Order: sequence, then structure tokens, then C-alpha cells
Amino acid sequence: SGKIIINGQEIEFTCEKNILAVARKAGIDIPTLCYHPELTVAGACRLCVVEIERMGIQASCSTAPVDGMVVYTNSERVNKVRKMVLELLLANHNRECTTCDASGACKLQKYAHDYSIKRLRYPSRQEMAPMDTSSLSIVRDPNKCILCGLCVRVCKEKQGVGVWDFKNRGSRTEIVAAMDQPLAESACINCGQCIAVCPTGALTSNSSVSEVWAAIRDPRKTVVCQIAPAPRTALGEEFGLGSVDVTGKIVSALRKIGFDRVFDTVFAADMTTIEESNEFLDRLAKGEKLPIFTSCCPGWVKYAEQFHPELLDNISTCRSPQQMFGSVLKKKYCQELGIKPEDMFVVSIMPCTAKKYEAKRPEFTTAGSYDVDAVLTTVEAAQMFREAGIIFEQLPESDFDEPMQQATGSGVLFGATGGVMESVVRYVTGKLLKTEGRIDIEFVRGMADTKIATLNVGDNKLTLAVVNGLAAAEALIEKIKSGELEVHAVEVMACPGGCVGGGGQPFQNDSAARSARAKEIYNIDTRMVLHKAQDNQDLNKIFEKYWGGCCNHDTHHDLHTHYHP
Ligand code: HC1
Ligand code: SF4
Repeated sequence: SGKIIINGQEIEFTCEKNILAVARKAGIDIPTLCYHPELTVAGACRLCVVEIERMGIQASCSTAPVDGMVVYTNSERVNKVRKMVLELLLANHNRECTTCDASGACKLQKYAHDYSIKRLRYPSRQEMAPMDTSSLSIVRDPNKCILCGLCVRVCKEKQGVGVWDFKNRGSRTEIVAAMDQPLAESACINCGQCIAVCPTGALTSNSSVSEVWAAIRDPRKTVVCQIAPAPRTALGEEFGLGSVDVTGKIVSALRKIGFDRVFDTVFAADMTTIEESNEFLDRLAKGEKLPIFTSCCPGWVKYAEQFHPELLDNISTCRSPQQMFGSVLKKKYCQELGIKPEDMFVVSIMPCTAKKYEAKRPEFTTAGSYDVDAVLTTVEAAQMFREAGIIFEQLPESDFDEPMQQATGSGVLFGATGGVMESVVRYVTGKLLKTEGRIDIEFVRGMADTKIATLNVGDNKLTLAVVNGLAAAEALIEKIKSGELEVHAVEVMACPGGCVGGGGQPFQNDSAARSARAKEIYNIDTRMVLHKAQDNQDLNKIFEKYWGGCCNHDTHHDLHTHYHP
């Protein structure tokens, strides 16, 4: 610890590892394209240079603060270097900003504007390399890559997957997917965390917007939408409303743009809670296939299929809420409306790019038709609203459609890390102990990547673990396999903070944004009347009407699945 002087202002530092972090703490912004507070430091872009007395020009992200240091963050020399860095990057960049999916959310564009770059003193890139559009989830445009390496680091350090890597050196350096293969053929689990950290439009989601417009405009199609838990506290960010609950506005907007029915994925999350909790209780009674692992996160499921086939028996057989709802709509609701599955077009709005891949898994079909036909990310849904000329901020709120209208706070919690576990504990406690009223489980909440606690539920002493990020999941799995840790149930979400930090959420998708979104998820739960999945009366009626109850042979057929090693 100590003090440094930045632009004449004395600033204390304690545990900050670099000058950039000290400056940020004091409210002084230093531009950077390759620094991320949760990842290792690369010092690659040189945009964060500062001038330090007796040390000259240094990258502030990789220079540790030393007591008494005198730093200038915007001297003439500093600005000269930054402009040069920006001009070099821009010269080598596809500058078609107007047609770029990242326009408005691109840091290179922002800095070019902030530093009023008017002309480039360097020759511009001539040849354009082909884009990689092989993945259902992610599009990569190498002509917009600035080699910051954030995608390389997030995939390796947070997800333990390591898809991206540098190839060649010097001016021929590029970033490629493993073995220089198309992304779809790599071990990529489609989480989109590389999109979330990419400062430019080099990595964007594989947009389903035009496909959804086509379905809406097709008179033969009944178009149905379901909305996941997490987008409801993030979509408003796209319209300057911050991380507040905009569920009712999203429903109104979807009706305006032409959806025939609008449902809540939270209804299906309650369904998942009931099916999964009973599966858990059954395994506990038999003492088999423990610990149970959650199955709602398609990134985690693909990861387990690729790297932990020995765990596939332990993963809950429940389909994710997205796929349960799709199955209900195509197998049952269609019949009720008297239409064929192929004449219904089911869209879901998800915070997640891996949901695009999950929807196209061959097992999730009915009579040859996908249960979920298209997945829009939160950002893509906002894009459609803008394109339709909707003034989102001014929309009134509307309710979801009947007969699957009710939802509980427990299902909303799915959107934040720990939410599935909290829902299961609420259900099990309510069922075994006949507990009335609220049951809040605090240990599962918060942004730590690993949370473990032991709870007494009736006669059961249950050790429960919640992880987010697959590197954290991997560490936990090693402890379980070595016998160091004995647990009964594990919730795994691939994205930091759970779905609120999904790869399809608005930019800036950082820890502050994730915390704000999760906080509002808890506020919604507090405001909601129903609190436990078993209190959802619409759901109980649907279970009865479609399958003669829950957790039986028929629900198993329609709402559960199997995995592929
Ligand atoms: Fe999620 Fe889920 S919570 S996976 O995090 O179980 O995407 O929001 O929709 O399916 O409900 C995502 C969010 C989402 C599913 C539910
Ligand atoms: Fe890695 Fe996820 Fe990006 Fe795939 S989507 S490359 S797994 S960070």
C-alpha cells in the first residue's frame, strides 16, 4: 500500500496491482482495449499508456503502483502515443461501422471518437479475410480483430476450454480457433463469453433477427414467444433504463411486433424445479447417481459431454426450461389450438448464445419440427424493437398469455447464479416440512464463482454446491472425484454470475452490470406473490391436463432427455 500522485491528485492504493486500477478507483478513466479486471494482464494494446516521472511512457495496466510515483494520464506525449496506437489499429480494421453489429457498443469506435481521429497516417488494410459463420452461436470477423487477446484469455481462464489462440508472429499475427478449424468444429461450448469481452465487432452473436421477421410475416405461422428470466432485468439497458425489471414492456413490445402468443420461460422453470427436485429426492432415497448436476445450461452440458462423459449419468435428465416449454408448445399446445407443429414458430428470448445451439439439438424436435425454432439474444430482441420503431421506454406493461400465465419468484431466480439450487431447496423444504411462507437461501447468492454449504432439510443433511464459470466447475469436479468433497447436488452455469452474465446480454457485460441485474432478479422475487414452484396453480393444472400429473412416465418422455458422450 501507499500513495501515488495522478494528475496532481494524491491517491491511496492498497491491493490494486496496477496503475490503471488505482486510477479507475479514483474516477480517472484510462482507455484500454486489452485490459479486463477479471483476467490476466497482457499489455498488448498500449492504449493505456501514461507518463511516469523518471520512467517515461509506460503501459498502466502492467505497471505496479509504487509509493511516491508521479503519474500523468493525459499529457501531450501520452495523447500522441494513444492517437498513433488508434490510427494503427484503425488502419488495419474493417471500418464499415454503419453495417457492423457492434456499432454503438464498440470500444474502438468510441475511442476513435473520443480522441477525434479524423484521418489515418498509415495505409489501410486492403484484403479482407473470410468470416467464420460456421457456429450456430457466434460469428467471427477477423477483419475487425485487434488482437487484444481477451477472447483467448476468457475462454482459457474462465471457461477452461481454450478455443482461441494466437497464430504466427509480428505483422502476420492472427487469432484462430483451435487447429485453425471452423469454430463449429472446435470444442467451443457456445457460451458467448468471448463476445462479452470482445471490444469490437470481431465476435458477435449469430443473429436470428431476419428469420424471426420472416416467420412473423408468414401468414401460415402462429408465432409464439417465450422470455427467459435474465433478459427482463437487462433489456432495458439497451434503451437507457438501466438494469430494471422490464418484463411487462417486453410483453407489450412482442405483441406490437406481431407475436400471437407471449409466454414466460419462468413458467417452465417452475416445471423444471418440480421435475428436477423429485428426481433429486428419488436419487437421494435410492442413494444413486449422486451428486446430481443441473442441466439447464447448454454450455455446461456440451462441456460435460466432451470432457466428462463419466458424469453424464449424474446430470439431471430434465430438459432446460427453454426446451421444456418448446416441447409443451409443440407436443400439446399445438394440438389444443388444432395446428400442426410445423405451423407454429416458437421463438425464445434468451441472455445466452448457447441456447441457439441447444435449440438445434436433434433430440429436441416434434414430428420433425424443432420445439424451439429460433432464439433471439437480449441484444437481438432489442434490435427488433428498434427496427419496428417501438419507443420502448414509453410502452405500457402487459401480462403474459393464459393458460400458462402464472409464474413464481423461484423460477425468476433461475436467471442468477444459485437460482436453480434455491428453487430446488424451496421446493424440497416446502414439500418435506410443509413450510409455508418465504424460504430464502442466502449462501447460493452473490457473485463468487464457487459457493458450498450444508443445510438440514428435515432428516436430510444436504451439502450443496453452486458454481459459475467452467474453470470453477472443473476445479469442483476434481475435488468431488478425488473424494476431498462430498456433495449431494451441484448447480453449474457456464457464465459469470449465471444467466445475467450470458453472452447475449447487452454491452457493457461486466461485473457491475451482472451484479445490478442479479439484484433486480432478487427484487422481482421479493415482489412476486408466489414463491415456490409448487404454488404455481396454472402449472399444476397443465401437469394434470397434459400428463395426468407431474414426475411420471409421460412427463419423462416429453420433458426429459439423454446425453451424448
Ligand atoms: Fe437461463 Fe434457464 S435460467 S438457462 O440461465 O434454466 O439462457 O435467463 O432461460 O432454459 O428459465 C438462460 C436465463 C434460461 C433455461 C430458465
Ligand atoms: Fe470459448 Fe465460449 Fe467463446 Fe466458445 S463461446 S470460444 S467456449 S468463450
